[in-house]
Amino acid sequence: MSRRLGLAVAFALTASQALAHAHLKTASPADGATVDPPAEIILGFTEELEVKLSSITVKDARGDAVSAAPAEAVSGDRKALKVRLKPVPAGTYSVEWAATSVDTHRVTGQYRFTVRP
Ligand SMILES: [Cu+2]
Repeated sequence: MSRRLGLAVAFALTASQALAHAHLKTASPADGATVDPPAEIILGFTEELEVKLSSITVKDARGDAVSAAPAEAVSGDRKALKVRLKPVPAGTYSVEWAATSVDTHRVTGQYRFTVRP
């Protein structure tokens, strides 16, 4: 490999690693969904997570948290995080998440879903 090509490859690898943050890939309930009262929220990300440095906060329309426990790992899937909920009435809920991937980069986001009566 020429020296110039080697440098280009090294740069490309560095750039792709810098982009390897944990972005939200799947969500249950999904963004904007209307669902029966869910027992838990499960979020899937594009990268493996540091669970202890990641979180999910679920709030009702008044801003009160409805999570029953801190977010925890999903067994067998290092790219997923879940949180159990208290029994929730009909209404709109917000999910705020913070995901720290194993490269220690932190990404945050939020979305809403609706629980039908
Ligand atoms: Cu990253």
